[in-house]
Amino acid sequence: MRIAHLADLHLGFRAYHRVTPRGINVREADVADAFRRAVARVCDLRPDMVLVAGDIFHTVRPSNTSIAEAFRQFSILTERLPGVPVVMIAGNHDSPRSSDTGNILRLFCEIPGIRVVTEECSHVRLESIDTSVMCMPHNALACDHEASMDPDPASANNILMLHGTVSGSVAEQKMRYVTEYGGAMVADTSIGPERWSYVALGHYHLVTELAPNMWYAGAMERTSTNIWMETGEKGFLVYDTERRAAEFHPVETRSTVDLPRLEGRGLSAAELDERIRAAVESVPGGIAARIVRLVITDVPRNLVRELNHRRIREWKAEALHFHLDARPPEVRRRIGSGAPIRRQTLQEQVAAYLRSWPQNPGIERERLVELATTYVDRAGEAV
Ligand SMILES: [Mn+2]
Repeated sequence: MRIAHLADLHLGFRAYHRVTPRGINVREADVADAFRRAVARVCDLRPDMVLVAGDIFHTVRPSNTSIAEAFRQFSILTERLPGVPVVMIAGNHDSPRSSDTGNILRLFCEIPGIRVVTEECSHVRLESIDTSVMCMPHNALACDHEASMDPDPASANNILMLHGTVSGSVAEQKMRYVTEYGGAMVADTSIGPERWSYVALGHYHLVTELAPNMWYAGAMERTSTNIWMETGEKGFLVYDTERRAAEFHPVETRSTVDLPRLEGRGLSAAELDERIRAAVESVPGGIAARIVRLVITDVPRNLVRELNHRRIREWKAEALHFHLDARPPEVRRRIGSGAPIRRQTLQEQVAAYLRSWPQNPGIERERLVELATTYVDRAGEAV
């Protein structure tokens, strides 16, 4: 049996305040495009079943455009794959805190062939392929009570699908940083991958193997709180239960460029301007329509003010998003554990944490992040 495993579509995700000629946020359109490509590819691959492991939508109240597009793509999927069951669960992003909000994913129950689990953990029995899918959506895992997950002895194939952060030594080795806040924790010991034909995970945005038959499929586009940690390709998996092997299928996404870091220490504004220009001009094909970041470390604020901002504004206009991330000299040495992975700076942690807060209509999020980052900087300078 071949299982297509998708996760973390985050349809309706928005960023950067740029719109397409049709007036849709560009990143929202990117995310929809990536999903459309994935659906087309899944149809070509003709799997025996399709799993979507949560965070279908980025918010509990996605835009009408995103809802309509998702409905259309799931309809295409089931029409082009007649008789192939599709099972989806809700993630932390598409699980409302208040049950009276209702879950938008219920809409997909209207499409024949699609099964949706949003609240309790439950077995979805698929008679046609003698398979049972144990579904553990975010809300089921976030509840205090120990959710029991056991295979159904009456089914030939048992699959576990859950949305959350797996804990345990293997997981902690492989999942080096937080791509997403707000997920439920699940101990690897309570999963026991050896009991299942396949364990389909959602929540962690990088495709990751935790056991030969237990995978995070990763997100379809770069939609986490720090997209610069989401290097590598995006896409979905097809797991073959006979071969006991997973195959990753990349999906084309918006081009991102994280330029090599510059060191600002000891440079004049003119010298730094020159290095910035060289870095930007080094991008093969240019920065147009790309998401670009240039980190400059150890650069005092007064030097940043003296840079050629007219030219920087031109790059900002040319790229989809150009982030000149100028960081002041670090005042405290972080204690490294010898791990080769870069740790987030305090500023990044604060920004990521604030961006993960639930929407509050009274608070302008980016302004809050900006303020908080400024205060953290100032506190650092005062030490
Ligand atoms: Mn997610």
